[in-house]
Amino acid sequence: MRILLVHVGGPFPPVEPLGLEHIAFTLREAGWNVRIFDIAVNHPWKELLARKVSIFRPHLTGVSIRNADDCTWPHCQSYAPLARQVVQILKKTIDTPVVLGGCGYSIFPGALLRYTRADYGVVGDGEHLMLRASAFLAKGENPGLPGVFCRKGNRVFSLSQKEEMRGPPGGRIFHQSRLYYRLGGQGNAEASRGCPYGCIFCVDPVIKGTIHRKKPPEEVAEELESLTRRWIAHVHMCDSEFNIDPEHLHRVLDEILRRGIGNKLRWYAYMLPMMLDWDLVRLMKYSGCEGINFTVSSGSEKMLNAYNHPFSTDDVERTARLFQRTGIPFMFDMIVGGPGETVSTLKETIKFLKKISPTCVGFALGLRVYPGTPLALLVTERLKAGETQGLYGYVHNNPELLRPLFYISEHLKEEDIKNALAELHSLPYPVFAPSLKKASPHAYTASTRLRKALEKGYKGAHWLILARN
Ligand code: B12
Ligand code: SF4
Repeated sequence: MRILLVHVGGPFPPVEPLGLEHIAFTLREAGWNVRIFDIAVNHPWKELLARKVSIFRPHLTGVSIRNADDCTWPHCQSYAPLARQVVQILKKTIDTPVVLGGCGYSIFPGALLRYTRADYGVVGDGEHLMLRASAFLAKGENPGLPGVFCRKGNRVFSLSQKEEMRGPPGGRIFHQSRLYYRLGGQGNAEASRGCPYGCIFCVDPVIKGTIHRKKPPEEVAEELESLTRRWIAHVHMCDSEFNIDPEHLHRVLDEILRRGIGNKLRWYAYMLPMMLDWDLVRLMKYSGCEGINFTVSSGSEKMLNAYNHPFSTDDVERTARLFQRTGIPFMFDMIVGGPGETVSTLKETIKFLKKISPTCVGFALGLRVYPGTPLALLVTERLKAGETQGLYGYVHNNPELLRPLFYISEHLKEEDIKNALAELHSLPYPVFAPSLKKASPHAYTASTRLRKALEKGYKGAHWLILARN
């Protein structure tokens, strides 16, 4: 069976389609003939995709929707129209089944199937479901499996919403890894999947499951070594949070050191500002850690509780001091405007940031409301009661939330936000915050500065490249 896998990218810079590389590995192991096409690195992609399809004549195409949108208010760029164009080209060129999958797809399984007019969709981990679905489709049968959505006209069916995600990340191929390294300045890998926490706005537990599934440390280090053999020296670890299980993290880092690849590798990750001690942070440093992006959200204890974060401001401060001692750069990911945010909680945050002095901070304005999260429940209740205060974007006629809907605390006036942003920009280190103008770039990564730095050959985490340039 010939299977084409298409990646619908997101904003600049392009990232290596890690999800598709895992799926390609599984399908090739089963003997299928697999090709990958990424619309982010093929120009003009429409013509090249149509040509690829005409020559390869796939029996089945998998389309990976990594980003449903850029998750940024007020820019709010949706990638659903791009995914729909991809499906249209596939259907026009060769009318064989199209299966959707990916992080972005898994958030909106029914809505995106209907919108793109694809035939099937896989929620969550795609490796085994795509393999099983392709075996059904090869026999001309419907893949009626838990976790697989099927579309008939405007109706979407599934045996159950999703299959319990239990497996750790497995093998992958390395599809044009050098090209992504050149364009985006980093490679990628995963050591685990899933997150057991339930922060009110976060969609990771919905799309990756709540069971933390760990890849054996030897396999993680082997994958990283494979990247270094390809001369890829800067790698973003793609776990929801890399330190959900500090014991596992310890074993992964030990293995990196045992193989002697710590000096060939610079790695970055998202982490929780908790459960880290001096030994572990030192080990991170020796194993090549060059920067951590901490989920912090706020410097107010009240807001950390409102977000249901599993850490306190004391944890954040303790963690920051450890990093300052070792000299590992670190960024804080913050939010302006969660439920209950007031001018006074914003002041607390600014005071906290002045005291801690991270390498840099990034701010999101408000929260994208994702189905399946506690925030979506809160918002739905409010909408039922006819309350729309604090809601921005597509507030009405948007039951599946596919069109971007944002929440910004109803206690904040536009003037309060402007004042807070002005004060944030006066902090004595780089601050990445959105512009209130809709036409401005969606995020700091879209900046011309980053583009130029990458063209000059800078490598590593995008926030760190920007902080240093
Ligand atoms: C690490 C990360 C980053 C890193 C990536 C570094 C790198 N070099 O790879 C950085 C910081 C650069 C980044 C940037 C962005 N990110 Co990001 N990122 C992540 C994170 C944590 C991991 C992504 C990943 O690689 N996962 C591992 C791979 C293996 O999983 P996967 O891609 O989901 O693939 C699996 C399944 O989805 C499925 N699957 C995938 N494709 C297909 C196809 C088919 C046919 C099938 C059947 C199945 C299938 O099977 C795969 C294997 O199991 C996710 C959240 C998460 N926990 O996944 C957010 C996440 C994907 N990012 C998100 C966003 C919004 C962005 C940005 C748009 C932010 C911005 N405004 O700039 C950019 C987009 C970048 C781009 N060009 O695409 C959102 C997307 C939400 C949405 N609205 O769609 C997420 C979900 C975070 C969140 N909770 O909001 N990101
Ligand atoms: S913010 Fe982090 S800790 Fe909280 S649910 Fe999301 S991934 Fe898990």
